[in-house]
Amino acid sequence: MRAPDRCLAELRERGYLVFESFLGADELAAAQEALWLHYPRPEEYFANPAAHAWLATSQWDGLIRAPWRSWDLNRLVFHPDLLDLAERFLGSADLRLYEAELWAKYAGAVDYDQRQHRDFGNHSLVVPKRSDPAAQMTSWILLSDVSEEDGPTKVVPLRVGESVPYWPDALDGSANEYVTNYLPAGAFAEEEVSVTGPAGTLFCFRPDIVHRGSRMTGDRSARFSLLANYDVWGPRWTGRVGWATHSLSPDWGELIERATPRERTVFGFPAPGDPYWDEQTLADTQARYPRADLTPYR
Ligand SMILES: O=C(O)CCC(=O)C(=O)O
Repeated sequence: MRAPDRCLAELRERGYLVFESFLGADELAAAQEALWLHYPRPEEYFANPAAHAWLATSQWDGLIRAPWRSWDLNRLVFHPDLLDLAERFLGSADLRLYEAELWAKYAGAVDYDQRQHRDFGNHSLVVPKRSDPAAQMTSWILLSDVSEEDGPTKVVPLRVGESVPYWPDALDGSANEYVTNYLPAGAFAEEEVSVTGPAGTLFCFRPDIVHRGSRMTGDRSARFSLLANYDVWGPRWTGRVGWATHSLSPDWGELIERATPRERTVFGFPAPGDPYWDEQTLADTQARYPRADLTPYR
């Protein structure tokens, strides 16, 4: 569902938005089913946690970068209402998907508690510019219900968190355990807000927002989310991944073949009209992606 202007204003002014029912029931159900191509179902995991030790060495074990094994997941990274929101927030239609990941967390696997921090340390080589429009948008689509027990993200409203310098004194140089050194434990305990909501909720925040992951306290909690981070093609100092690194993976072909020309551009695929396209590149690209409709590039 299209994010209303009220949400956009919240993202600009409060630094984050939480929008329930972003996904329709059918697209949510299909995406949830596809999660089990990558992760154990919660009942499977809790029946025998030791069988899933790959999820239990660090709090980041459950991260899996796109492309994934199902179109029902892949299509969500360029969901039309997400592109629409990013376009309105970032003030440009020339959007770049600079990261896309799934993230699963299971109670008891590891301690997911974090200190309050900002994410730009590994999303930019420099620091966020205090500008409007902002330069980056981080978005999370909740694929499971998230209550207070399910390790909700804890976010600090922009006006409260902005008193913290971008690079606090506790950080020296660039090699840092960011989520443990940025701010002391308990910082903003009174002001932080839990991002809870039913599956299908969209949560977005600005690159300068202070936030943290929190401990899962429910006995059998499991939290699944899909992260899609956007900026505008241009700056050379932001990013997380070069998609060509993943373009030989078995799930890549279907993604390009089924995406529209507009959707392909978020990965950096040349747009219709780009000087890249000529008879030779069209023929050879068609051979690479046999089921893609390349007529718009002619
Ligand atoms: O998982 C979450 O809720 C937040 C995680 C986070 O902020 C991080 O790893 O940088």
